[in-house]
Amino acid sequence: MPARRIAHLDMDAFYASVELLRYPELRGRAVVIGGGSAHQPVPQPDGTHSYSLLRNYVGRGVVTTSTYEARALGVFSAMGVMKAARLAPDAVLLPTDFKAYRHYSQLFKAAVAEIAPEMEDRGIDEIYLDLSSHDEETETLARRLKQAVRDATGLSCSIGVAPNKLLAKICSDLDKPDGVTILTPADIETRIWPLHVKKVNGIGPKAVEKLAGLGLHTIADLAHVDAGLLQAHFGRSYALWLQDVAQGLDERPVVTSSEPKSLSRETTFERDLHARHDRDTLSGIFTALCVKVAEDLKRKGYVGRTIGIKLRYDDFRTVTRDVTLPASTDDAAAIRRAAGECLRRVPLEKRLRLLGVRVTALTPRGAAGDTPGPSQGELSLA
Ligand code: TTP
Ligand code: MG
Ligand code: MG
Repeated sequence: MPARRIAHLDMDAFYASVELLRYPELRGRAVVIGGGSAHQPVPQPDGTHSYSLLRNYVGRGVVTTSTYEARALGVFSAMGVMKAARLAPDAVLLPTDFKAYRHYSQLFKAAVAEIAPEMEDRGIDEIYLDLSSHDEETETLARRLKQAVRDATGLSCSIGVAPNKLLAKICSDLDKPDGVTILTPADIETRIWPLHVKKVNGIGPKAVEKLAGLGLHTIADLAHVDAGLLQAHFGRSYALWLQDVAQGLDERPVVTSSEPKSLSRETTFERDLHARHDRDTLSGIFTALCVKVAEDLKRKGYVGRTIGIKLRYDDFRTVTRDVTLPASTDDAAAIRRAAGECLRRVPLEKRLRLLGVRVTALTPRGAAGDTPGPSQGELSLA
């Protein structure tokens, strides 16, 4: 597989930086975002504003973010505002204004998409980009992206470029704010291994604690630990993933927002049906749903690997089951077989009011990794 060039772009102190566009006189000060409307700055006759200070705060609010000046005093996202007030009593407190943040989010993403349309939206202030098809040298391209964001919004961001999403995400954080970090596989041992495991997206506080209990703190520790020990404590799939992480391996594609994540069809019955008494009716509906999903996949040009079902009982309780196939498919018979397998794993004593079939883990048909399934198949009932 040819090496990919994946970027992760993350805005710097995003909510706070948007507020500073509005109140430029606060630049250079410790500012915390997290107040309610009572903390709205009050305009003064001389054109300046009177601001709420953290020292006067009483309440249960939480810091959404803070300027880098406030971070230097120990004030970070998710901290209680009253605790922040003890650390930084003179910091300015501003109310959150999601509408403004959403507006700037759209602006920066649109500016980036003009240059690099293969973009995956990862939330209000970050995106992944697949830059593999660009000819431009990486550093030049990254700087051009940063300039486009600045021109469109007046805001700075940090970019990491690496062979995959895992490493790109780590890298965008290594030189914040206003940074560009480019990483090649040869840099993994020197630049990634020394980092704490918590820097990895997907190793949450619980896993961090458990790893610490095993004496594992850095990514290098993960790289050197016995695979059996990880499996014993974390289960097979997470352990295997941790080992991939330590080697800097990650093959997840950049999923552009125009691509669907799943396709599904479901139907609510006119009267509640019973799995045994209404077996033929149910089978017919079930098969028809699979045929429709397969048609949707073919029409949109996707194949999917994970086939799931959704059942709702007459008491409105909903259950889902899914199964992942060895290869992606858009074949109605294969989907019907897999969905039938799922159906056998749910209790069927109660009457049903809804049945649904969903295909997830979609990839564009013909993309690397999908093996074309049979185009025609027999629709036999499970
Ligand atoms: P982040 O990108 O995590 O943080 P940031 O942009 O403020 O700072 P950095 O320069 O380190 O990237 O989050 C983006 C926005 O999401 C942030 O500005 C506020 C909001 N947010 C919360 O509301 N609560 C949280 O706990 C976090 C982490 C972020
Ligand atoms: Mg950010
Ligand atoms: Mg972010």
